[in-house]
Amino acid sequence: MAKTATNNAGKPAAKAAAKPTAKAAAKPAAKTTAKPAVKATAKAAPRAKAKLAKRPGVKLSMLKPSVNNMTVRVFARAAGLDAAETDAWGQTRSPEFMARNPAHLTPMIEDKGLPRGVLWESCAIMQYLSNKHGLEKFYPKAPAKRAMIDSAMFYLVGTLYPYVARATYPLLGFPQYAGEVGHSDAHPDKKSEAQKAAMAAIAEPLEVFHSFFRDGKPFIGGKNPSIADIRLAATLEFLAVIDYVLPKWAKDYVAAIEKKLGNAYSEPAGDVRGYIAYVKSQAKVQG
Ligand SMILES: N[C@@H](CCC(=O)N[C@@H](CS)C(=O)NCC(=O)O)C(=O)O
Repeated sequence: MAKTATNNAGKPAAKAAAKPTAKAAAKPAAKTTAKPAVKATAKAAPRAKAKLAKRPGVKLSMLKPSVNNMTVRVFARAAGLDAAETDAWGQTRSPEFMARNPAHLTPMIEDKGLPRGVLWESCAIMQYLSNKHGLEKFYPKAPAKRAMIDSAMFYLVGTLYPYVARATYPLLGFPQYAGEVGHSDAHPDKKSEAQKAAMAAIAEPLEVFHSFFRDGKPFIGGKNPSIADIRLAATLEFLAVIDYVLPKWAKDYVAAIEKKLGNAYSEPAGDVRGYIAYVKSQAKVQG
């Protein structure tokens, strides 16, 4: 079991994190079906409805408190993909899971069309499903526009997310990466220093998303949220656990994405928010 720096002293992180939120616990743990964000209104064109209904289901293994997973859960709902979700909590390192996915990572989809039958990495999953179902609204085909979405996502996964993880995982009770101060036997002061340094480093890449990638547009994708926007908004959700004060543009941006995507966003975000509320309530109890 990997060592972790958590405020749940002595508890393995996986166990601490495994505590379901009150909200999550009220829901069935396994196999829920994602509903399309698009509401079937009386006005909806029959053709559009038929198109949505025809989109085949996707099998998704996921963990509810994770923003990496929230990303794909939001996307599947917003895109009207019929996602059969399986809660993989506590299963990712089982021999059965590892035989399919040696990286033991979620989100993971299963699809017969894939050379190895499975695919992990949230951004790769969204790219694949967008390509497969022609979801240009979320992932434009034009090379230059697509390149900007790709750049924003790689920048997020390669630069912003590691800072977010270092800053939030200790409080979330998630395992940190081997070789990092937070993972080591270093003095708690050193761990706290590393956590604070990561927190301070978030502001720069965050501003890059605003000034460079959005560049005056409502979303990185333009008028509509793209897969890069879904990835960014979900990532920002974790910052609530450290009471990170988001700049006004970022608060407005997340609110605008939630407004645009409705329940497709709010439902998976509710699982992450519920988990954060649970973690914070535990921290208060422990003083
Ligand atoms: N870069 C990956 C990160 C995936 C990831 O870290 N998944 C974690 C949950 S947040 C996981 O499944 N961990 C389970 C394990 O390592 O056993 C993505 O965006 O999908």
